[in-house]
Amino acid sequence: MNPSNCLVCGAVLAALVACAPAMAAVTVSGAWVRGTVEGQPATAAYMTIHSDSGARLVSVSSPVATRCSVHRMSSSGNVMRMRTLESLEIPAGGSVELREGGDHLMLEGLTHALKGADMVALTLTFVEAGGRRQTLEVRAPVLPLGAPGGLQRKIPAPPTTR
Ligand SMILES: [Cu+2]
Repeated sequence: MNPSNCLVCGAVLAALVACAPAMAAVTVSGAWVRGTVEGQPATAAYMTIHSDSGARLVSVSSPVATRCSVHRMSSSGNVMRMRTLESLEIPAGGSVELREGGDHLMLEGLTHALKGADMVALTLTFVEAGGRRQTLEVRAPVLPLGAPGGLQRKIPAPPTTR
């Protein structure tokens, strides 16, 4: 192979390596966690998860909770129920929105009360369509107990207290 071919190969290879993780990646946006009062054992985390190639969320963990799981909300009559999902399917090229009143990440066994300016670290593990595992570290701001959940989308920074 002549040197100029080698150079082209090298450049193509470098471009492929640079692109590969971005093409297959799962991305998370708009993550937030509902604040709690002292002694409250559990809360929920919300976010939008997007996958280009299709993926399943198979595990969640956080240093602030002893147990994290994916919950599905459903109503029968006037009664709202939550049940644990084994995994959460993200369709190829699509997004799944975790929101209040719908699917959410349940954080149980909280180590302390979560206040308005706190950030919560969440580790999300996905299995992509091809079987590859991907781990995402998400930092989610805590929204105070009474604050509307949708507010976070317009004001990304956690509210400051005087
Ligand atoms: Cu729940």
